[in-house]
Amino acid sequence: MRDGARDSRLPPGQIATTKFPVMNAGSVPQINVADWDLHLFGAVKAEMRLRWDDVKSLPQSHYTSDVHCVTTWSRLDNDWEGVRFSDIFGLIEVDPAAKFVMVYGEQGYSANFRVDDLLREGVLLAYRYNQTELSPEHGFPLRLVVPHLYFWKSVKWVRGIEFSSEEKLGFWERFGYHPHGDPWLQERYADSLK
Ligand SMILES: Nc1nc2c(c(=O)[nH]1)N[C@H]1C(S)=C(S)[C@@H](COP(=O)(O)O)O[C@H]1N2
Ligand SMILES: [Mo]
Repeated sequence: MRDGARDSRLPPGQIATTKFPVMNAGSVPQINVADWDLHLFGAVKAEMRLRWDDVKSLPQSHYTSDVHCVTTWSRLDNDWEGVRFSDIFGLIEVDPAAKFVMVYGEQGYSANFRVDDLLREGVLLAYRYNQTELSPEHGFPLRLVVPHLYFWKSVKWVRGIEFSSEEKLGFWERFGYHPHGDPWLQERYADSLK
């Protein structure tokens, strides 16, 4: 599968690069999958912790998409493999009033979403990139990939997914990044909110 057809592959204000810059607020965590889990919690009937083997036993999906970083670089045609967010969502019973999600990475990083945005096609919890295991600096063992939002939303080293009926702000969103972050609408910073 690949991203939908548009006249231009590049959203306004973006410049294509073939590099894959490493961007993170802290250091690169060294993770042993034997000590790792993914916590699903919040407005759910029963919270869950998925171990690494549980994640690997879910259907493996593949999606090619473009990365658009708010700092203006874009990288086209990235091959991601992993588990669809919608497949994870199907494992738990989420309160229908819970329209918002916070995805947490290691070391306190987070990004906020509307549930609908994460249920779109192409949203993966990825463990492979361009036919190889995800590297530590790009988010090993598991990173979120949300192709239709700026890349700060694609949380690396994911450890938690929290459902809630109220919108909360993630790490960069609290510092003034746009709560939604659509690159086609240039939703870069909250001061562009009308
Ligand atoms: N856990 C975590 N995830 C993160 C970040 C971070 O600091 N910590 N930075 C975000 C930002 S701002 C960007 S641009 C992308 C960069 O991903 P990359 O290093 O794979 O290019 O990761 C996002 N995910
Ligand atoms: Mo970023």
